[in-house]
Amino acid sequence: MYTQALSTERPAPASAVEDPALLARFQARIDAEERIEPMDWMPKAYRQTLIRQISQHAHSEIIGMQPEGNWLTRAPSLKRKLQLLAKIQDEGGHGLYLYSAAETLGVSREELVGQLLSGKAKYSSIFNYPTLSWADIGAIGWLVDGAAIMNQIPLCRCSYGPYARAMILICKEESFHQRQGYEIMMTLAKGTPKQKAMAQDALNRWWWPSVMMFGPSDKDSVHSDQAMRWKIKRFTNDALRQKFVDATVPQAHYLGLTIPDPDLTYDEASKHWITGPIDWDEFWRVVKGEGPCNKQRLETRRKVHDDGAWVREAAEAFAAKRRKAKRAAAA
Ligand code: BYC
Repeated sequence: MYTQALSTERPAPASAVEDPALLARFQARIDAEERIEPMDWMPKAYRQTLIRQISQHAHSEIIGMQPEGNWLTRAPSLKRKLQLLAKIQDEGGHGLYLYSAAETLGVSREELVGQLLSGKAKYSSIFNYPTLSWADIGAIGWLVDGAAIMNQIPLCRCSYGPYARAMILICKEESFHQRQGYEIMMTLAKGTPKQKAMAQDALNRWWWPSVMMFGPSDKDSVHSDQAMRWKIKRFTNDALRQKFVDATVPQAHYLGLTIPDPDLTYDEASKHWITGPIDWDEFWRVVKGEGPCNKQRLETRRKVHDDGAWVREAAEAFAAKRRKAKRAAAA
């Protein structure tokens, strides 16, 4: 839906020198909260930043289908299975939406998917952890989708129109995902001692990876300053992480569960929950491909891509047939 009348020109390298008057005018538009649309002039680095962020986001949605897919055949009831199936389909839809938004910037979906399959592109660290029990499905919905909402609601006000608009539907669906996850956790936490222990174990394993999902601390975030000036990002990584922690700790208390952080304290003066130190070595290990499931996630994605070749070929053949019929009708 975003691909009408788009320039197919390849973006110039981000290093090329640009007209200072154009750059100043562009920044003035951003400062005035104007939306930038695909055919508008934009700095090359703005374009590249968006392609990087939106495509990483799309890849995360697509890879994110795997850990949850692991429990589809073992969901504890038909109702739970239908909910999970719907949620996973939503994630696939988000990925397609986001690839479309990225395509408005002059890059092809094939190229982006190729970068994912070759291992060149990043996707969210969170999806490189395994789902070991049914409670993990609850924890992912509650924590991972909860973190996603915190990060993505501000993206609805991103300066780039297609990305901002795509985020509106995505955030609505993520809110439903978060509720279904919390409801699973509530059922387990209020169930038998064994079920409560499962919920606690899932929280123990998903808490820190969810806290890390927001990206490196502000002092190590290489893109934040510029992305904030361009109003792609509206809050820094640490600011969003703090909002997430503040919202989530009381939810854990309501469930009667314990956040796995012995240093977690409530600071009366600032009214914030303060976490203990984050293990950034673990974060970077996972980002660099050494997490528990990185290899498995990419291998699965490559296999699925190969298995789906016939679908892409059939779709292309059908499109060619329709074009031919249209030409014949017009002749
Ligand atoms: N994992 O300068 P920084 C979802 C990389 S989907 C891996 O702070 P930026 C969901 C970063 O890419 C979740 N890599 O970067 C789906 C950069 O490397 P490059 C995804 C990470 O872009 C299904 C380097 O570290 N959400 O929620 O300003 C089911 C330095 O970082 C991570 C989005 O993509 C990470 N966690 O800020 C349920 C949202 N964090 O590119 C849920 C949109 C950082 O220089 N994206 N890196 O090689 C964003 O908001 C921003 O891109 C980030 C990072 C906050 C993630």
